[in-house]
Amino acid sequence: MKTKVVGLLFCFWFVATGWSKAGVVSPNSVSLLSGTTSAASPYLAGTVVNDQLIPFSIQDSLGNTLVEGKLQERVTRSTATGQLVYAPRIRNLSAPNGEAWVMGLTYTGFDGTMTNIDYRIDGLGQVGPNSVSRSANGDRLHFRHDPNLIVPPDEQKFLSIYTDSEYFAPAGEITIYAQNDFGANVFSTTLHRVAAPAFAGDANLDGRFDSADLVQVFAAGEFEDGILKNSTWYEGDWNDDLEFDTADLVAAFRAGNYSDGAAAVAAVPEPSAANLLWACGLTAILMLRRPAK
Ligand SMILES: [Ca+2]
Ligand SMILES: [Ca+2]
Ligand SMILES: [Ca+2]
Repeated sequence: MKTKVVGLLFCFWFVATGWSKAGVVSPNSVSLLSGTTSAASPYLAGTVVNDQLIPFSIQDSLGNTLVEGKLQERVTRSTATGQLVYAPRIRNLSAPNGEAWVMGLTYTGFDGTMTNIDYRIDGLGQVGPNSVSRSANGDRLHFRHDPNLIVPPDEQKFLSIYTDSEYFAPAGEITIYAQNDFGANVFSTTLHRVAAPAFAGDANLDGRFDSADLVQVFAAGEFEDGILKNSTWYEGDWNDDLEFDTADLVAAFRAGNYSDGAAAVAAVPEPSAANLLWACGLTAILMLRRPAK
């Protein structure tokens, strides 16, 4: 871990911008982070529902690799509330061509979501971010490792973004920033299709649940298809059991997010008409059904 004088400038920036302690981070605000535990914040305790390793490398303008490693893309579901905690971290970090370090990451996909943010000091990793800032529209979270640079072989501690979301989809992006000389250029790489909050039904991730989504999932032809664990978010699995079945449709309609109109239906091209008719019929049945909890 390194410190540098620029940290002092950052302090002045904080004073000028306005900041708060870790907790709920509203759009257009900055919070200092000092780490938390599941003992201190019991709502963070839960079960892991998504855990993948995504390799990455960051090159300079000449193509030389500054750093490489893996992003651990983790999501847990709070036992206490059932809501999701997004908890990525950078691990297996190395600098194959001399000293270099990671200085932060940006995580998108949180527009419209409540976020209570810190990092975990009761898990793996050596370095936590100093602060998080949230964009004015609420979508982008920037975790700043300054002065707490992540210098290989150190690893990042788990970030902890507790949200009010119940469903996640490959709707986010994470950009990782690296440097190999103080004051020099910053280089980055962006990882796509990272887990982020979504609402059940929005199969095409355009922010709406409408007939276009139903057409897409029924066109995929995996509704109760008898083939084990073969469906993605795009194919109708919204409750993360890798199947597209009635439970997914119930989840989607129960949330009350369905919005549609003749215009959307008219815009749907062939050859989906048969699927659309069936989807509409099923939709009507499910809306009437509204099963008890
Ligand atoms: Ca949609
Ligand atoms: Ca299946
Ligand atoms: Ca499912």
